[in-house]
Amino acid sequence: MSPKPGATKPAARNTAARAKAQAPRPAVTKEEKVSATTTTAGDAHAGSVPKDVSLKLFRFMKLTRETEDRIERKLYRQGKIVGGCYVGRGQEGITIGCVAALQEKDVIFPSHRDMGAFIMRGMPLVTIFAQYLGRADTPTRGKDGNAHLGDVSLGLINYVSHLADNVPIAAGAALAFKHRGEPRISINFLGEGSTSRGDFYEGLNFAAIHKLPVVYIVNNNQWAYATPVERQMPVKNVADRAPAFNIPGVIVDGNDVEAVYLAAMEAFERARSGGGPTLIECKTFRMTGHSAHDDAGYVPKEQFEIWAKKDPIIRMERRLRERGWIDDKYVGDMDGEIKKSVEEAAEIALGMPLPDGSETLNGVFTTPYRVKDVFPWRQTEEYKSIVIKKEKA
Ligand SMILES: Cc1ncc(C[n+]2csc(CCOP(=O)(O)OP(=O)(O)O)c2C)c(N)n1
Ligand SMILES: [Mg+2]
Repeated sequence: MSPKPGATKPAARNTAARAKAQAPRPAVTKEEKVSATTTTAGDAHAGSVPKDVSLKLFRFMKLTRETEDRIERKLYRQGKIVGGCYVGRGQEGITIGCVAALQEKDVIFPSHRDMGAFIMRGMPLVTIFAQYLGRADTPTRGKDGNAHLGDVSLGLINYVSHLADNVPIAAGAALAFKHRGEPRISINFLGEGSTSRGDFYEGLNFAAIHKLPVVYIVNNNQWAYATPVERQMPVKNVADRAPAFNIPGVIVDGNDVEAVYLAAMEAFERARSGGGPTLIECKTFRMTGHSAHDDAGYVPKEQFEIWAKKDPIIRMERRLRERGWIDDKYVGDMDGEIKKSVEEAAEIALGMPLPDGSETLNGVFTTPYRVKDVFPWRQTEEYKSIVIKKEKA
């Protein structure tokens, strides 16, 4: 069949599509440039967050950064950590601000950039390091880093690495709380890329229609692996997706930990008092590659430079100094204490034993894995003869 007049030939179409996909994105958006120069002006939250909470937010951001730096920039580079190694550098304020606003019995569904949740909820640093180092005495018995990490006793529900799969599960936890009449909420962290997956819509729709006590917190760090946000979302903001579920969509500066805390307090209170879910979008930036193996060469350098100026820890430190709540000595002592505890924990974890090989399949399947049960057809003579014939050929 001859092509219709004017139709693009497949080869030409492919070339055009490839050229479009590879076209350089603008180095930085206008908003990024504007907010880079305005974020440090004034102290919008003075008086709205109690002093002890602000100091706690600051400390946990620093502890999280130090822990992840040790993992990604030292242990991984020394070859002591294998496999995927994800960190949330530059995004610490999102997790810390939200977890600080929770109550003890609430549950958290973290993503791969939420180290702060584990630390704040009390998972020992030694356990965290041992987990990344694949040691035997860890929640997953030496398997994986943080992509399946959790501890139900701490209200940390294990992450499922399939993006957005936790969205309906977090709704399910909230449904249980509602049925039992418990004043608890569940929160789920995810990235902006994950909001383009089907599970996101099913989960939010279910949560919204049943007015469940669940809050979804999206870190919009502008990249989903190597895909920039404007190439995967037809709307400008993740929060623009909220009207589809008739729930509030809130945009907050994710690099301002106090702003995140205040937004979280409001959404959590609404959820707890029967007002249903909220979708919180935290604008931020991934100050690293997707994972430790990724040098992020595809990210315009200028973006890193602009967002480095908006670092959540530096901003919070400046603000606390301006309020007269901290000084050089306070910061020096805190840095020293954090460094020491991180170093000690890493050393202890490095000395812990690796798992026995027999552990490999434990905890992976609900029942022990036996080829002849799972694949009975592999035991047939016909199958064996085919395989043997192929091997001989
Ligand atoms: C369903 C699914 N597709 C692809 C992947 C591989 N993957 C892991 S993280 C990631 C990018 C996620 O981007 P985003 O949701 O924005 O989160 P971010 O990593 O930026 O925090 C991809 C593609 C996956 N884990 N699950
Ligand atoms: Mg992202």
